[in-house]
Amino acid sequence: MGKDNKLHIILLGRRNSGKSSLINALTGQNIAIVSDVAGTTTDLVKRSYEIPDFASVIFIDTAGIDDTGALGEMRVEKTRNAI
Ligand SMILES: Nc1nc2c(ncn2[C@@H]2O[C@H](COP(=O)(O)OP(=O)(O)O)[C@@H](O)[C@H]2O)c(=O)[nH]1
Ligand SMILES: [Mg+2]
Repeated sequence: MGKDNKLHIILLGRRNSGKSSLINALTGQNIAIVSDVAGTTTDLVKRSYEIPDFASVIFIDTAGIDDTGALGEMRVEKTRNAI
């Protein structure tokens, strides 16, 4: 199966809801920056991940869907495009 046919798992939620922490915990890698500052994740973070005994999937970490301001709206737009 080609890369684009892989299952994509996209993490959606408000800022500071723990999306980046979850992707780091699931993959056991420090892929996405985690902090208590809302709006830490800006660009999409995409990572291939092999779920043991299941399949190779692609995780996509996103900025909060509640991000505000001019830059925030651009981030939300990027998230919508990813969906
Ligand atoms: N108490 C608690 N804090 C968490 C949990 N998951 C994440 N956090 C904290 O919540 C804050 C935001 O986490 P982050 O993963 O950056 O959220 P994101 O903005 O949705 O990516 C960080 O300070 C994390 O350490 C959790 O399950 N429990
Ligand atoms: Mg984040």
